Amino acid sequence: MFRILKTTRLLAALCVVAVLAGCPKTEQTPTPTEKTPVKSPAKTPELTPELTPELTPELTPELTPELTPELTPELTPELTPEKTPEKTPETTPEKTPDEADPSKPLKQAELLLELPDEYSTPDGMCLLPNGDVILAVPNVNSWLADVAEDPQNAVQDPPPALLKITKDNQLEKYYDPPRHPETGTAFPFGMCIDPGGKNLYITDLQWFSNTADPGNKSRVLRIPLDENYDPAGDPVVVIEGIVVANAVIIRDGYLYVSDTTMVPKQDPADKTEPQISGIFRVKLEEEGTKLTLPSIEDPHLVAWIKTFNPDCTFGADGLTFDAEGNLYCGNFADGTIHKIAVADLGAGKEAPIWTKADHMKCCDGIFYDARTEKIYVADSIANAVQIVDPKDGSVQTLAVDEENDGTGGKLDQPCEVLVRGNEVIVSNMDFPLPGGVNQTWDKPYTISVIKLD
Ligand SMILES: [Ca+2]
Ligand SMILES: [Ca+2]
Ligand SMILES: [Ca+2]
Repeated sequence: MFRILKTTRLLAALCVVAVLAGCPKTEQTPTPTEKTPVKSPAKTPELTPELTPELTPELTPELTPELTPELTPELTPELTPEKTPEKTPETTPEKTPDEADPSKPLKQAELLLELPDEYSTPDGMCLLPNGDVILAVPNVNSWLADVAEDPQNAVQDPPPALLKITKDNQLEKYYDPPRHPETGTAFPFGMCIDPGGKNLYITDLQWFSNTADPGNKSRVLRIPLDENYDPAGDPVVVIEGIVVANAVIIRDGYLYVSDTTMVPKQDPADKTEPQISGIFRVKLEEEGTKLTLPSIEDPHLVAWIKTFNPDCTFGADGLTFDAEGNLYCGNFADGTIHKIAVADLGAGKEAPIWTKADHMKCCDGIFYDARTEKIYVADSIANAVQIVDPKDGSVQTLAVDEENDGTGGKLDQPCEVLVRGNEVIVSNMDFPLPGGVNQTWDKPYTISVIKLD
């Protein structure tokens, strides 16, 4: 989750993490319940003309060249010494799907839509009951570029926003996320809606407001919705006191949120010490919850995980539940998935690795789809979307692209995925990271789609 355009910036970003890890725990400042009036969503029809989803040509199925056996009609009674008998090439038996290479992609990503220039960094998504998708645009690429130039006077220009992608793929402005009263900034990332469709929940990832000394200012907000799922009331703070509030999900009356760097490392220079991160939950009616420090001892802790990647210290990220109610958590920098069984929810124990694969490098957003009974994973580092089978933990690559700028809907560092009907919709954060395929933050800024069978 670092923006790095040059090697020097990469090193600088690593230092940022080091500083983060060692930063003193700041006191939590009481944050009063937000009363920021909600601006009426400005519909911007001019945002829509760029919707020309180009159909990428169908991938021609690989032609397995048929072996044409040499026809030797004449029986040569003697083999002349200079003519060594041609070795008949051995036919390799066709691979059954089970034996096929699981890192070989099943599909190619296509363009769903290009975002206007002022929406440079898309992240979280939420599927509404009517088929619309809400997209969070924290614009951290442009923000960090401004901070690098002039830390004292950086402003969020262009500002963060929530957009709506309608079911027929038109883009509309949806909401201006409220600013944190202390920092004056807003960084919307993960989002979810409650089962009744009455409220939208968004994370405010305040780590970005001051990466050198982020404190515990991140939080989750509830935005009341009207019958058309449009914002219709003042935002309310649900939970605060988080370092990196990333993904949110609701199940059985609880809101769950991941804290991607929950426990800052004792010694940032020690690359052998794992990063500890975790997941918290609050009852939906427990609004205004403030985590106590150290947050690993807070009773709202659901589970915690370790991340060993020495170059990137981001851990607990995407969250999803399977049909039985087991919770899965993506471990960002290690590319592992951790499972918390229903019986262990809220126990506050370590969640061990449930599955991993050599070709899965990162688990950012994850999404369980009930129709296909699979978990879809945004693999930010490999520039891929992976499919994980909850039954056996096997990992199959759905789509992957080499370094590119996103033109035509090629993957450009996926950070979130969701399934709408038979389409996997992919948000491309385009936010270069150590070891990642994606090297450059570049136009176009895109949302991709992968069509399932
Ligand atoms: Ca995420
Ligand atoms: Ca790129
Ligand atoms: Ca791009």
